[in-house]
Parts: sequence; structure tokens; C-alpha cells
Amino acid sequence: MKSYQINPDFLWGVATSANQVEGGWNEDGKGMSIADCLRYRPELDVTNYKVANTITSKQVEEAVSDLSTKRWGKRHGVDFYHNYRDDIKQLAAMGISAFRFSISWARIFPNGDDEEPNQAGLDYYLDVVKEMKKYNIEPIMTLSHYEIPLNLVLNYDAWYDRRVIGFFEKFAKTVIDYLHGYVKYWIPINEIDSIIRHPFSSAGLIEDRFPRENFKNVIYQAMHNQFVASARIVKYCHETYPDIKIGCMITSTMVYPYNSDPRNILRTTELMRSVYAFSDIQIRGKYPKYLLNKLKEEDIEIKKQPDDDEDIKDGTADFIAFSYYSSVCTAYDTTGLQVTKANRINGVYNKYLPESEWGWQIDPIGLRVSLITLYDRYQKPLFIVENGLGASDVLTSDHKVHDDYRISYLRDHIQEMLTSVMEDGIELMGYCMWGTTDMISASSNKISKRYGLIYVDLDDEGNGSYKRYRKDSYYWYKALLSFGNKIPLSFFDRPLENFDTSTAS
Ligand code: BGP
Repeated sequence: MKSYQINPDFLWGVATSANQVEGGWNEDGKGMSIADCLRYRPELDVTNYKVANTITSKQVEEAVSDLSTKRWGKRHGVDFYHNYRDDIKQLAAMGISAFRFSISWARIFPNGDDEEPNQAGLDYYLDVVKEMKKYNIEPIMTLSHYEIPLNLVLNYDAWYDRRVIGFFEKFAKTVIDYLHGYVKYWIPINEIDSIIRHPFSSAGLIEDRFPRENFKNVIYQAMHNQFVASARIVKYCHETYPDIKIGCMITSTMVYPYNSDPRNILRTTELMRSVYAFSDIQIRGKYPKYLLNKLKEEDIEIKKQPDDDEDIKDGTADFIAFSYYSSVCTAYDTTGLQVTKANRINGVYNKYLPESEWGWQIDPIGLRVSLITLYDRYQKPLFIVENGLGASDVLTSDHKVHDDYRISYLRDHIQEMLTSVMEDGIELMGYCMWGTTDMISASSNKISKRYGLIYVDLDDEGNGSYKRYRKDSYYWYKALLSFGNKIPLSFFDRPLENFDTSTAS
């Protein structure tokens, strides 16, 4: 085989989320979101996920009373809100055909329960998607990417409260009706499984607000409400806009057994199932028995309304989107085993794999294993909507970023993906690399964990010119996309320095 051949309508893109790039956190009528309450805390060890992702009511009160943006990274982002035309133009120059983005719910319904939408918010997103379409870029729109209106947390207990289903439906239908002429691909909820790992930044749940409840009950009730809300929007799209494709999305951190002890294989299977339960429900249209048994064993009772099961059955998704960054090992008994980190979970260290500066183990083959596993499970189109490397990039005095480590990460993962499409018979809709310009990292609330193909002059304290500078990886991705849907294998063997900006076109 001399080249990889993929379908001509394969979507090559980039991805980010509103709260991580936009800024303009309180402009033009936008209300506070939960993301505006997450601060860069230098004293925190962000890899201690339990601590880093737990927030108290007191901390939320502090956030509400502090109107500054210093160390509130997601309040200023990289000011995409005012720079979106230039940023989209720069990204379009790479030849991308897709741009995954999210809509800040609080820009449309500032309090989440408002009677009328904020017209300035609707017009902003209409302008953003029109700008993308100017360059023939397909917007891949996420409706809720860790940014629900704070008012829904303070006055309704967020997704735990059944009324939020209706508020989400109203928000989703308003923006889909407003943008459907420009946006064909929708994802209702980002990494819907993440509610189990970080209930606040995912679904606005604050444990100290439920003193009389078992918090696990709260999480699973909120999870159910998200399933009902998402299914109703899928059904609305299928009935109202037949040309729209609407997917579900999970976090695919691949898990391997620490060794061949069958008990570790079983533990691995159970862990992966705990994530696949979320796509099972949204693709098969019902709660799997193994999840119902688990809930029963743990005395977790989900309160349902009579139509819920019908809604979930009728609202199954058209495709499975997923994020992939790294893999971990697991064991039925991890005593004494070295811990490794991944996307807001810990696992057992895999001695066969290198790791990023943040300890996420780099495993391109794990992406191919994810593709095979998910496709074999569902036989539905897949969509990689996040894959990238967080690194502390350095801007040289002549404004270059020689991120060959990011190029090799992307090269290796994309090669495994292309091989999987060619050899494993995977139906893959597209690949959106995680990172457009640099952005505020979700778990650390810092920009210094950089993901972009374009560097932004900004530090974790919020100081900087906000100027943009193309990294070497920008030119590598541009060169890759120049081949269209027939990519010579030789491209992947080219020495990385060939993509130094001084030589790149
Ligand atoms: C995913 C989120 C993204 C992104 C990514 C990287 O879970 O969907 O928003 O942030 O994780 O994680 P981080 O930014 O914490 O390095």
C-alpha cells in the first residue's frame, strides 16, 4: 500500500469549546456559567482529580463576588469572542473541513430559565458559523460543553432538578432552529459519562448542597435527566430537520489489564463497560441490565417519569463521537502498583508507554483499539472529536514554536486512525484534533497546558498580548490536509524538522 485512501467526505478538523477560548464572559448579555467559577489555583495538584475537581458552595460565592478575570482563565479564554474572524481565517488556511465548537448556554439564556433568549448571543453564534461556512468549514456544534448557566446551579441544583430538562430543551431547540441552515452536525452533551468523574464541571453538582442525600444518588439522577434531555433533542432533530446528524459523545480513555491475571481482565472489562453504558443507552435506547444491577446493588434509585423510557428509546443517536488522549492499565488489586494519570482519572502505570508532561500516557495504538471496540459494539459511524497533546510550548525570540513532540503525537495517532479505516473496516466520519489556538485547559484552568496549533501569547495569570503565532504543528497539519483523501505513507516518514516554519510554505 503506497497511500492511505479515505472517503472523500471525511471531515478533517480542529476542536475546542466556548468556555475554553471565548472569554467575553459577561459581555453582551451573557450570564455566569459554571466555567466562570473555576479558577487557576497554583496551590492545587491538578492531577489529584478528586481535589482539583471538587468545588464548594463557598468557592462559588467567592466566584460570584469576584468580578475580576485574573486567574479566572475561562472568563477571558484567548478572547476568541472578539478574534473569531481572524482565528477562523487562520484555521481555514490549513485546509480544515470541520471545526468543532460549543455554544455557551448562558450566552443564549443568561439564567438558564429566562423567558426569551438573548438575541445578541444568537447573532454572535450565527456570525461565527457563517464565518466558518465562508471557508466551506462544517461546524460540529456541541450544545453543552461544561458550561451550564450558574443560576441553574444556585436556584435549581443543576441537572439534578428535573426542570432543567425543560430548560435544556428550550435552549437546544432555540439554537438549532436559529442555526440549522448552517449547522448539520450536533452533539448534545460533551463526554456525557464525565458526570461520574467530575460532577460539578460536568453537570453543576455541588456535594455540600445535598446534605441529606447520598451524593451518588444525586449524580445518577442528574445523569438520567441528561439522557432524557439529550434523547428529546435527538428526536426533535429527526422529526424537524431530517438532514441533521446528531451524535452522542463519550470519553474513550482506553483501559488495559495490568497483566494476564484473569481478574485483571475482568476488572478492565468492568471499567470500560462503566463508560460504554453511556453510549449503550444513547445508541441502544435503554438502560443495560448490568447498569441496572449495579444501581440496585448500590441502593441507587433513579426517579423516572412515565415517558422517560419511551423518550430514550425514540431518541437514539446517529453516530458516536468520542475523545481520546491516552490509555491506562488497571488491576483488581492496585496495592503497591505505580499510579498513572489520564483525562481526570487515575490508572496503573504502563511500562511500555511514554507519558506527557502531565503524566498522560501516549498510546496511538490505543486509539485504534478504541475505534475497533466501539465499531464492533455498535456498528454505527464513529467521529473522533478530540485528540491532542497538552504541553508547555515555548515561544522563541523569533516567534516560532518548534513543537515536534506534538507533531509526532498527531502523526502517530493519525496513522493508527488511517490504518484502522483502511484495515479494520471502521466507518469514521472525521477527525477533529483537540486544539485550535491555545486554550484554557479544562482540568487545570491554565493556558500553560497548551493544545493549540496556534500559540497565544498569554500566561496563567492572564498577562500577555493575546497575539497569535503559528506553531510548527500548524504547518504539519496543513501539509497533511493538502493531500485530501489520498495520503502517501511517505508523508509520515518525513523528518519532523521539515515542518519548521522557516521552511514551510
Ligand atoms: C476533555 C474535554 C476538553 C479538553 C480535554 C483535555 O475531557 O472535553 O474540554 O479540555 O479533556 O483536558 P485538559 O484540558 O484538562 O487537559
